[in-house]
Amino acid sequence: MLSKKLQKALNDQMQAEMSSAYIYFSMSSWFKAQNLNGFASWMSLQAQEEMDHVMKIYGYIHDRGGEVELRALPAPQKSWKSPLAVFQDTYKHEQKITGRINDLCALADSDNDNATRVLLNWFVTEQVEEEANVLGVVETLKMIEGHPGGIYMLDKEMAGRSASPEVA
Ligand code: OFO
Repeated sequence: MLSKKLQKALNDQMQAEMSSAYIYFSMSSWFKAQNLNGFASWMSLQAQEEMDHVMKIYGYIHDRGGEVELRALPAPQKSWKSPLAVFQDTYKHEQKITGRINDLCALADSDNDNATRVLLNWFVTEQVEEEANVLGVVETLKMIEGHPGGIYMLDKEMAGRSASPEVA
């Protein structure tokens, strides 16, 4: 059985993951409005992955006989000044999520809840990959800043992202 404290923290995390999906859908929408369809598609897949993260926690809370509590979501930002600003925000956001996962790990350890720790280990690994992917895009965007041709080329490349097996 999950402790009440851990159950609340996992429900909070579900809200954070759903909120991430909302933010990334909003970013995807902004890219679409700029006619950057490759970036839009990349962000939409990112949003879908976040919903997959929600479902992992949702299933887990049920499996442990806990209670799922769905919370309201804040409305996400709607516009950015450039593709670089979008990815810088994404990177900051993912670092915040990593911090939350680390706090959850500490809580699971203090509860001696190994099953939750195993679930969270998946998220720890996932965060390393997410931060690295996003930082890679930030660095590329910094290199091509002010060069519309470079943005055009990168947009084509971003279109090549395919859904992760869990999303596909
Ligand atoms: Fe992008 O992070 Fe979920 O976990």
